[in-house]
Amino acid sequence: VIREGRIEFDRVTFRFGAAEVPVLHHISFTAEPGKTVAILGSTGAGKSSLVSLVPRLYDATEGQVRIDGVDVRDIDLDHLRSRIGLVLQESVLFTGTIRDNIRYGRPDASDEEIEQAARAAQAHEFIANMPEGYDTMLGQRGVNLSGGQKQRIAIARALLVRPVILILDDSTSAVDLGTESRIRAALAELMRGCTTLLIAQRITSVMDADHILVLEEGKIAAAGSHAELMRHSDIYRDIYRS
Ligand code: DCP
Repeated sequence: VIREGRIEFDRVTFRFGAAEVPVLHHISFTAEPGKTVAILGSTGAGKSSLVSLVPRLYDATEGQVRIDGVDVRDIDLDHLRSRIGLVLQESVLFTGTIRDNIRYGRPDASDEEIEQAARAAQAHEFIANMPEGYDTMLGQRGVNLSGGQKQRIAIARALLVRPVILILDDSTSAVDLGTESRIRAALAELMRGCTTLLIAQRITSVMDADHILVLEEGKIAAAGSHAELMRHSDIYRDIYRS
């Protein structure tokens, strides 16, 4: 079972189906419990593919992904996914009420707990302003939320579960500045105590990470803390200056 949330990638190679060129090539790194590893790279570099191997949305073609020393393929899938919080750009909401969407990982959560999580995620206000509040339907026949609103629902969902591992896409969608800073505060609260894999396109969002991986065409082009990379990595300095 997952306790501490140490994540290890051990020479992981990943291909989509029978594709010749791997999306990820010989990736090795460790995320220590409670620490944040940021994955920086341009579009198509393989960031989403890399993090998707942790909750087993896909499986590595070669090599091993381990959590607390155990190959993820040997961990019960429900247990694995119940310990991982996902807050991604395209947050996965389903057809159902807002309430159901927030309590997805914790079906037993009370209305009070749901509202508390929504408040912490800066989502309560817009939910309360909808005609049916928490009972508003999302999805095909229901209301469409903006990207920023979906993200906050996903944050509320993750806050309710209190996962050991957090997978976070830092790129905040178009929201006003005040909302953005409140979302950042909610994310910081969510990250406390979690091992976090942070997908990032901008250097400003990775500078505080414990460890940074610069991904280029599926390979780790540079790795280290911000200070280390500034000292030793031309690639990182180039990204920093651009
Ligand atoms: N890819 C694929 N089939 C999929 C998803 C991706 O063949 N179902 C390919 C397209 C890219 C490569 O995998 O060449 C890496 O894609 P990622 O989404 O992992 O890359 P990023 O997350 O880095 O890109 P972005 O920042 O645009 O999300």
